[in-house]
Amino acid sequence: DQKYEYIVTSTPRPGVGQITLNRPKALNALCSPLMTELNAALRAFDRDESKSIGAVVLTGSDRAFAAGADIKEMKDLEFSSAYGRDFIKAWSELTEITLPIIAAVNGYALGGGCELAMMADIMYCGPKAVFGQPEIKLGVIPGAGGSQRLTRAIGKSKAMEIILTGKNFTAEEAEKWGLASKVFESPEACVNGALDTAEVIASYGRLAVKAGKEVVNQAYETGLAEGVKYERRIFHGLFASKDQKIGMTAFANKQKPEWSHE
Ligand code: CO8
Repeated sequence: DQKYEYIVTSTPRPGVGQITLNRPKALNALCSPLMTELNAALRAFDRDESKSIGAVVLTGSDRAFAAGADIKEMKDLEFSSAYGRDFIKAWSELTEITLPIIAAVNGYALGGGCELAMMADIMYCGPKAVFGQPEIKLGVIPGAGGSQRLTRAIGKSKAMEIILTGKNFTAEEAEKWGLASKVFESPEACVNGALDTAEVIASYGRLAVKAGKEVVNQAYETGLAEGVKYERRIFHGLFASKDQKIGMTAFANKQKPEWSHE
């Protein structure tokens, strides 16, 4: 796909789409055109009629996942246009994608870069990943969900420390605190690990995977009783899918299921 300037897209494994942020001169700083391309590429994978893609890996370079929003682009922004055009809102499009997204983070994931990684469904990182919300040093605060997602992931005291001091944190800390699920021994191992997991997810029925993502996300939006009821309703609905019959019949017959994605 050569239609993009700031990203590279590929399908490196069966059922797996990969998006690589590719703006090396600015450490993948997330300028508006890059975000427009990222959203377009994610939508293209998500809406593929053939349902050929079942999971997406989002990564950057060894040096930087993304060093944040583009400070040079942002520096002269005024309140009227920031508020008037709801600056940064378009970033949330990523959270409307129904395919699972795995972030493979190597190098800098700062500010908007950290926020982008936190919007993914699963986060893996390499040994030299550097996370942080340094916005306070620029006279602002996180603007793409950082204060909310970081707090939910690692708790109030640590989130306050990071957001109010602007200090970075390491791959080991991200894993220990539950922000990332795994640290790999090298950047390549991190990307490969993400592709492996994406391939496993993509080997299942698309509807069940979509439902699984939806119900986990619901845990962030509702109380426990409501959430459990929500899960049960979605679970009930899956008995109307062909894949439920295919999966359970295959188990009973000791066969491998051939998913219809319907
Ligand atoms: N924006 C624009 N350009 C950047 C950015 C960025 N965020 N980060 C790096 N670059 C550019 C540098 O300006 C430099 O360009 P040039 O070669 O033209 O001078 C090039 O990338 C290479 O960077 P460095 O020379 O600085 O590389 P170093 O290895 O010395 O340092 C660092 C790497 C530590 C990552 C350093 O570049 C840095 O501190 N970057 C900024 C990190 C940062 O503050 N990020 C947060 C930005 S704010 C944000 O993301 C807010 C999110 C949404 C909020 C909305 C608010 C309204």
